[in-house]
Amino acid sequence: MASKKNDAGDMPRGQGGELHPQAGGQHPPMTTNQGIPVADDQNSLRTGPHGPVLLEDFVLREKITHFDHERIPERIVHARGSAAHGHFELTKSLAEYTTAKVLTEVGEKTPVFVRFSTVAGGAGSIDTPRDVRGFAVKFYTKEGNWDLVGNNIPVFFIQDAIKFPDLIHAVKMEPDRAFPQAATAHDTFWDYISLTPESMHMVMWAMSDRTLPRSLRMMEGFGIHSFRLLDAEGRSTFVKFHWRPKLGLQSTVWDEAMKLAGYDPDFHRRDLFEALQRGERPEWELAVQLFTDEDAAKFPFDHLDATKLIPEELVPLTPIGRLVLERWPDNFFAETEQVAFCPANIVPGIDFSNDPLLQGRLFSYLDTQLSRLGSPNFHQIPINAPKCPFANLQRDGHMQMHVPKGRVSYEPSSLQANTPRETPAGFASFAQRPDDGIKGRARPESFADHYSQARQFYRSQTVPEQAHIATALVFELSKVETPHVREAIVGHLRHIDAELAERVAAGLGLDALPPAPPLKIEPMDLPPSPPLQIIGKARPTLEGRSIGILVDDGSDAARVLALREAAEGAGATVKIVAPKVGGATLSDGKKLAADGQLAGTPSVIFDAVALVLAEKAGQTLTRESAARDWVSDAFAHLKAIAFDEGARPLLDIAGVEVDAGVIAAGDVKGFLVAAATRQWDREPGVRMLA
Ligand code: HDE
Repeated sequence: MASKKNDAGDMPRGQGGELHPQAGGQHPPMTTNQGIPVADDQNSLRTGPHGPVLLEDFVLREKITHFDHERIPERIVHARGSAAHGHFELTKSLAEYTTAKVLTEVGEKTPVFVRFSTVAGGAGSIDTPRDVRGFAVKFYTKEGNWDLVGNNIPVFFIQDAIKFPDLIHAVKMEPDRAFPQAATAHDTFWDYISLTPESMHMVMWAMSDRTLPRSLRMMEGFGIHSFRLLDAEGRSTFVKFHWRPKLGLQSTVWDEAMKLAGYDPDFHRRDLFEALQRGERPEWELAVQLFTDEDAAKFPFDHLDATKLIPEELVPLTPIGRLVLERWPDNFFAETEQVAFCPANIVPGIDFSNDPLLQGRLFSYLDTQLSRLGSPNFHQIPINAPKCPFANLQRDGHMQMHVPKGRVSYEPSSLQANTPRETPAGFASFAQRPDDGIKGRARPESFADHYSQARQFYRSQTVPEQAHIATALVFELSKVETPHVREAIVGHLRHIDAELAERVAAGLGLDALPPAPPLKIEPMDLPPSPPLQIIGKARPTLEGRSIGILVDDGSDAARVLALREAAEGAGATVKIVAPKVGGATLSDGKKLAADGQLAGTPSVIFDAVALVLAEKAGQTLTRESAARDWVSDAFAHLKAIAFDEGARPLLDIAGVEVDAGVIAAGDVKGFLVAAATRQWDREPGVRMLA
């Protein structure tokens, strides 16, 4: 008997070719991966309604088999990422230094794909841990793909790639217990750090608010290593790459980042997605530091040591172009997950330096893609394929997508026209004379100073930023269970800054300062460099920021409108928050729809908030913990708060003390000025800083 389709209990479904009443548009007929039309995608083939399922059901087997293989190994580091398409436009030619077209053709728009990531957590982990952020840019240039695979911090933890697996094993969740996820605040990380003095400079950065960005759109990016630019004669100039966000730098405070992790684990991903959906075009300036071998010889550090940066005061930044993000990927897996970056992807006119960290990376990324993407043909995946013609004689392998024609797949050959041949315009390495050192596992003496730039970084910070570094160290080390590890870190801090060491020791409740480890080189007092701050690089602006207005029945309609229009006029996004998602009936008798319900739209997701509440609503909300948290969190996270009189009881119960950032809602201008920045002066009154 022919099997009878049984839809019992199923919702009615649109058939292939039909118009769906809600989705709109035509649905194409469903097929298997072999193109065979599928008549029933909801019921397995069985010997009868109660009988066993038949092995011959190729529709079922194909669907389940594909599903079983939907996951690929996640990246061992930088697993959690978000990406966007965009372009890079050169505004200043570097033709004097390089032949690379992407750096010499002013006005040329090169397509790019940019992936931001956290480092330590798994693919499903939170967006706001204390962590370094990856900032990887793939330029699809006319001369092949150039990948600038950087971070949002200009230095790194280690000097030699051979140490990387240890560093990562130490920071990842501990192997016996599988926690903590996406956190440095645990024994193995700090144990490793305490025994790795070269990491001290990067640790200062990691403990600063650089690792708590407010948005991916508001952080810097750095190529970290020195690279080389090569001109037509093969002459070399060293270069360091910097990305500087047009929206300025901004970070969150730690308590805010932790709360964000709970309220919206996808905070950064959503922020970038929504900005692009709104039509905003996040932008960065590309700037370079250019210097010669002779310049480098005069630096008080070795620029081939990735734990060092070159202060802007020593080698100024030259802006050369802009990166504009335009479009969220169409498919997360196909693009963001399958994109394969590799620092070894460079184009003619750019070359590597002898930085031993970079040299190790040149090997690692291709190797990791082979295991992650499973085939040497991963370059054929659309997101990885160059946008310029590419051809060679490599053949076959898993998932070969191309169908090469003809009998010749070798060279030299004489049997066939149109086979790829070498070209004089091809990539040429810098003709560097190897130093006449002795082969061995050596590290240069010039890499031995581990504390001078850590000190310079700390001393370059503003007062609140220094307090955040000290407080972060106390927090992290308080999570470390092993006393000798805590003490060892404080010992290192003594070489960086005595007052910092004392603050942290006091914060940990140590009775005495632990001994400092022996020094190879006495740290230098380098001059403070203000560009190392975040606060100094913040832009007092509402552009790209968001403001939440809390309303309820009876709220002053004119006031809500005035605040909304003014904030939007200043470039902010405004969301109306109300106890009910359906909205509230305002003083004009009209219902205003809410963008978010109070309990699910906490103030942590906003840069500033306004409380426009009638007296009765203000009273009622004092009994709602979500409303009290809304206000007390905004205050503790140093955000501007506009309020009208009805909100007073809520301010009082939330412990808000009126200061320069707590402003009458009628003073719209004053509120906008305050909202464009954080209220740093408030901080010592709201939390005990180390
Ligand atoms: Fe990476 N790194 N890394 N790294 N890295 C990877 O490659 C590695 C380092 C960075 O969005 C892996 O495709 C070694 C420095 C970013 O897909 C892997 C060393 C910097 C991304 C790898 C380093 C980075 C990665 C894991 C020490 C800043 C994410 C998955 C020598 C300049 C790219 C993958 C993306 C990813 C190895 C150190 C940045 C395993 C061996 C320094 C932004 O190949």
